[in-house]
Amino acid sequence: MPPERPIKLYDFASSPNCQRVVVVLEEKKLPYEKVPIDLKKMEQKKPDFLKLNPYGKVPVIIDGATVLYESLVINEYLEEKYPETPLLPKDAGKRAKARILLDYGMNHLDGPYQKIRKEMMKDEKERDQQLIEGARKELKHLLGRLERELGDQAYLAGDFSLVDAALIPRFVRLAGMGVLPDPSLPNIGKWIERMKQRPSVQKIL
Ligand SMILES: N[C@@H](CCC(=O)N[C@@H](CS)C(=O)NCC(=O)O)C(=O)O
Repeated sequence: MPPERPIKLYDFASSPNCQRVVVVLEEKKLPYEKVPIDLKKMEQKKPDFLKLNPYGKVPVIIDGATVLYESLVINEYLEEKYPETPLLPKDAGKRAKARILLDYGMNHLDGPYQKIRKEMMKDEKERDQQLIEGARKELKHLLGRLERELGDQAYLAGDFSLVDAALIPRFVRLAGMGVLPDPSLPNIGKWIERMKQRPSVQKIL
């Protein structure tokens, strides 16, 4: 059953954490409305917002009486509450494997990803190019695992799933970070192009 009232999504358009929730809301065709939170004006640290999320971060959703934060938790909630368009495999073992991939993509890649991101935020002449190059290499090495997992599958867990939704916001940024495309990662390249064809992903591009 769809929600009685549209789900409220407290959102900052260029936030990858918000974008992965948008992809799931769109895939599940759930009614939702965005409440823009301007991070540049620090609206996320205002007392009213901190009542919704004590961490002072977006995304937050309000679904009826339920207030939630943390993008991955929100997506798991949407999957449990609105299972009509399932975004995890039916089989418990496959579901667990999908979550391992999701954890890998989010947490194991995080170190080098954040290193590059922080450097890229600096003026070009202040960037530590050696550090960036090292992090790029490390990231490409770590991506090899996802390249092999993808193999000739269309999506990371077989069918389109929460894993793809969680990872795509970061992966579209890897192009701007000089990590992708890479000739050693052709399956990831094709996966990104396939993802970009999905209307849900087009919403965040
Ligand atoms: N682990 C959180 C991270 C949320 C997060 O870091 N959001 C960023 C936007 S991408 C934010 O609100 N930053 C503002 C701040 O930290 O003040 C999630 O997955 O939702």
